[in-house]
Amino acid sequence: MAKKNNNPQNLNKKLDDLAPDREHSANEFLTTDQGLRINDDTNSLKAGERGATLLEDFILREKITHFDHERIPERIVHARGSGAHGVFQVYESMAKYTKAGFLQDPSVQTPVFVRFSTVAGFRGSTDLARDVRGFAVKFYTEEGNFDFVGNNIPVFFIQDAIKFPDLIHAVKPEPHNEIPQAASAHDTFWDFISLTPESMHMIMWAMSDRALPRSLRMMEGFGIHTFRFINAEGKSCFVKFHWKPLLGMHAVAWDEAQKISGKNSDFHRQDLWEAIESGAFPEWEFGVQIIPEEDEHKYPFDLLDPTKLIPEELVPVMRIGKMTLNRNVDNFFAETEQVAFHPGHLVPGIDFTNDPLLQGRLFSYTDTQLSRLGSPNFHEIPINRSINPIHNNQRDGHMRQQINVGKSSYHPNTVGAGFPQQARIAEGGFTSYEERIDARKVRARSKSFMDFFSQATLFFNSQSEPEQNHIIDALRFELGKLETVAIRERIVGMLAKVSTVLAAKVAEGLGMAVPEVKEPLNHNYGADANPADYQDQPKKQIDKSPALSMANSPKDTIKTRQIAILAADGVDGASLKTMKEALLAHGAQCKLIAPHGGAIKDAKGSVLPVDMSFLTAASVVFDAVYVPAGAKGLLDNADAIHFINESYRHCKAIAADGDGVDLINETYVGPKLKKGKGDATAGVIIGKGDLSKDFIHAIAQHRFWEREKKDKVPA
Ligand code: HDD
Repeated sequence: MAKKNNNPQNLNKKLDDLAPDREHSANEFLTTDQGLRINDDTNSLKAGERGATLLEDFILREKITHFDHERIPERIVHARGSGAHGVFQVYESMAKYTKAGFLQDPSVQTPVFVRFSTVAGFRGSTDLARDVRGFAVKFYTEEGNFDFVGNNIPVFFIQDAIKFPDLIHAVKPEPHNEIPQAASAHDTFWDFISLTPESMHMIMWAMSDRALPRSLRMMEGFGIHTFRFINAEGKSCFVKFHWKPLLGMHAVAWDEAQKISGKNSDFHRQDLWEAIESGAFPEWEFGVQIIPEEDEHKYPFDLLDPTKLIPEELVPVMRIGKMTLNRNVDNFFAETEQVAFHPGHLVPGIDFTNDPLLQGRLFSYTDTQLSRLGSPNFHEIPINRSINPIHNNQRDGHMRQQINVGKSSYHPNTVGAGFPQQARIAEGGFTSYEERIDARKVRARSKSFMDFFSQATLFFNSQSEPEQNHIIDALRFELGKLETVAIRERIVGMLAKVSTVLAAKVAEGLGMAVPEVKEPLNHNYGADANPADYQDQPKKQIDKSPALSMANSPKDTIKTRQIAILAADGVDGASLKTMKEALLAHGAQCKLIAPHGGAIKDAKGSVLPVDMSFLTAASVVFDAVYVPAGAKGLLDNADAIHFINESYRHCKAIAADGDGVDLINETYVGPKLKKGKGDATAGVIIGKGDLSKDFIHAIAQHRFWEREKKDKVPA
């Protein structure tokens, strides 16, 4: 049976391309891989009913052999991922800057496949690890595939790709005992970081709430490196790429993240899947920061240094198009697991710069697919196949699919009448940007990269107070897990270079003094290099960049937010219905949670189906909680009380109608209420009748983080 097409826009070229490879078994017989119909798939062939299995049983052997080989190596990084199909459309032609075909015509929809991921954990690890998220987009353009292979953080840990294996070895589980899984809170990671001060800007991001997204649909994406746009006249400018989520950027609390990992380790994957299945298609605007060639050296950082960002206040992000994810995969392995990205998959009009991190990546991605997917023919796997037909003289290899017709497999040739032929530029032929190079061959780093802390400081200073507190707590947690005291001391010493306040607060939490760092901070240079050339040379940045704080993210929608409604037998049906309908009308999703599964009866005897019992539900997988009037049946329910306390601790919006407040009074929150009234500014809505307007506004604020430091909630 064909998969339901819930959006007419899905009728795009890539989906047409995938169609012949889809297998639908409805109304079909079971067969072997050779198409032989199977009569008995339950019993192997034996010498008598109680006898040994016969080697002759080719049906058994085929099935078991296939099973034995069903796993491929997982990605060395970004192993845990979730993918979806969609489309991209540019708002207006970008011809002024680039000749890239998919950025010319606003009426053209370009199919895309997106894979989000965590970096350090294995394939089965939790979605809620404190980690960078991968944000990879394959654009199936008419000119071939363009891969955007970015992250949800705009900078990176290291400046040169040659350190990537070291970084990853350090962050992955430690090699002797393979502990801990999907976590950076261990000695080897922080040991490496403490010797690599260039990582400190990225560390600020990784310790911030950016590393704990509420949803993959609520995080930004960044190309990180500076790339080039080239227009039809051959004129180039520099460009930084951004994805801006239309639902805003939001995060969960660390305590919550850890609990979600236990309650539902597929939380992000399921959230993405369900949003798309329900037709609430996630959307991002594609943004560019354009830097004219002549401004290359205008800023207090090097555009080629991937540990630096360009503050949006200096170069605004121009939103040039929109991506909508509108279709889930048919098969996780065939699509999400086998998709192969590569930052070197370019189209005419886009090119690289000499960022040394990017340059190293250009080798790594194809190379890794050879062992991961097992063949140089991985581009023929349906999800990787370009919609622009492939014609070249590459031949053979494991699992070749294409049947190349004809005698010629070389260029130039006459026996094939000269085909396939090279394309002129006017015919779409790709040419690299003709950058002037006049240099000595050296193993070295530019002095313009030797500024390790000033943008880390900019980031920290640009955060709201709750965000700063989260960074401090994250560092206390991570460093508190270290076994080697000297590593902890080196890091706290380095933090003092970012902010003395930050270092002092982290040190206080760890019960130590901020050490003075006497040794040279940087250990990341060659054996014969002059250490003095590799020391920090701070450059004055702008003081603050409001765009770096998630507190300034738009907070104007409750679309797709998950709202828990707590009720038991005897609930006031109207109180429940009025709120539920208002929430649904604003695009939120509601679940009725009760002491038991099945159904409850409201005060008038109407039957209300229960979505989850307190046993299968948990406050941490919801955004807000509502207690309708008629809450008597919950007053002595410890799970309901815990649910409210925990929601309060995680700073979520809470509402109670009428005598629903009696349940609130049983919790930690009760004594906080002044004369039984709520406090809309603190996200606690108490009243009688239709409270939906205030509650919806409160949910849209996402969280009331200021509660955190005041309240010691027992949850
Ligand atoms: Fe990488 C995968 C992003 C630096 C080597 N990388 C991978 C993925 C993302 C990124 C999103 C997962 C793609 C997918 O979903 O299949 N990587 C980045 C970013 C970087 C970066 C934003 C820095 C700005 N990566 C980087 C370096 C190297 C690699 C410096 C090696 C020199 N990355 C790989 C890899 C992976 C990969 C080993 C593993 C699986 C794969 O490529 O296909 O080749």
